[in-house]
Amino acid sequence: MSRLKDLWAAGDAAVNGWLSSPGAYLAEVMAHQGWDSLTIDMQHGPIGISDAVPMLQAMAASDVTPVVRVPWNEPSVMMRALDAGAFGIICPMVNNRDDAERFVAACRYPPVGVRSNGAYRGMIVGGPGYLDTANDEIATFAMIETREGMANLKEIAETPGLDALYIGPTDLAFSHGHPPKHDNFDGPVADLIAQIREAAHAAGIKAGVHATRTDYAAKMLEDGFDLVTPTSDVRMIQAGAPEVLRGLGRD
Ligand code: 3PY
Ligand code: MG
Repeated sequence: MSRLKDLWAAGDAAVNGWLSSPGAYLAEVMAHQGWDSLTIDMQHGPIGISDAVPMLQAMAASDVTPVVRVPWNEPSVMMRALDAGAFGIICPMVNNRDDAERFVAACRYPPVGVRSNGAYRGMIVGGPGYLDTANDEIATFAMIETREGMANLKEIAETPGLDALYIGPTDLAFSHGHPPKHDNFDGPVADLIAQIREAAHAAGIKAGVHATRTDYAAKMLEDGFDLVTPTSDVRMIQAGAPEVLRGLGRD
């Protein structure tokens, strides 16, 4: 069912697309471009849950794994995204073991977690066995992007039921006193990113990283990351439109 988890089970890495803009048509177009997973970002940007539902519906016509980055470690938002048919949740700012346990519990049905029953779309896209398979199929990503999260890396990575650590490089840099910057090829933030990848793998889970440059995302895959987000809907427009305009002498 989940292309993302199937890839991981085969030992392969995933390329994740990213949607910062609301709109079912845009989600449908992006879903058909060949990404392994596609994340709807509800943390930054204008997407709310009422926007996310038709986007998830539009994505269901492809085999892309639908993921939602929720705005915060708040169980009600995660449960609404899962009920609406998300098969992965990225949770920002996971700072310690308690945060990680609260996050994972919200994404898992009892007796493993505390997710409430009522997956009105999950049942449609997941099929009749959804209640039995959801705990295994749904991918949980804890974002490591703070100094506190770094200090508690091992405890977070070893949280039962957690599938992956996901790095937010700009917040990670920010909280360590550096300018908030993506695509850290080298320097102190690059070292932190390598440590997070190693901690994930030492705990037997996956590691993902957010990027804005293809060459950096390619390097992260070479370095052993299991998922990269190389760009987003908005960034592709911001990169593509000036190129077209330059070609027409409008720079
Ligand atoms: C960060 O860089 O902090 C992120 O959360 C990426 O979206
Ligand atoms: Mg962040």
